[in-house]
Amino acid sequence: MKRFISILFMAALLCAPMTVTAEAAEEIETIVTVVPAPDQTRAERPPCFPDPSENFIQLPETENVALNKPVTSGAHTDVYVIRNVNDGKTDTYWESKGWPAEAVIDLEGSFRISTVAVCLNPSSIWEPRTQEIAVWVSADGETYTEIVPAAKYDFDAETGNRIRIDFDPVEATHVKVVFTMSTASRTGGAQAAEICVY
Ligand SMILES: [Ca+2]
Repeated sequence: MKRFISILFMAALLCAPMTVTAEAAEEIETIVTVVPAPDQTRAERPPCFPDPSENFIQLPETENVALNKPVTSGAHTDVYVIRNVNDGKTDTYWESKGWPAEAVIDLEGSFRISTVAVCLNPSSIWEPRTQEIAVWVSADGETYTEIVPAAKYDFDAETGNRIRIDFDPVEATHVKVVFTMSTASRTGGAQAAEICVY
């Protein structure tokens, strides 16, 4: 019996600290420090971090008359349909299946145009490459005239992964951009995230 009481006493001693600890935990006041997020509208780039887009090839500030207009092409690769080429997003792109590759844009009206820009995703994960491109225009959607012969253009993330092709102003209802070569290693066709017409 004496031994049994001793065991009970020991058990009580062992349990006692746990009870005290639990009660103490309930009494600890929770202190929450609220740190407000910085006002993003006032965020500015420190002078030591220059704007990377300063080196980008600048595009005309006039309206891009190709944006969201009907566009057609030959076969495309995988899911990279021609509709991606003028949806206004550089994170969607068209990839042709083979060569030559033509993107024909119906401007839905006659416009006096003087620049075609071809853009890739500006991210540097897009390897630098050279694409050979020619520009044709039409005033009726049937007869096309080559206004800029095929020439090689360098795409590099350092300059925004974009190029612009300038020419004498011309009236056009349709623009056909013809790709005939690319040095990119991971594609079997032309690639363009956006084709813009100004
Ligand atoms: Ca796009």
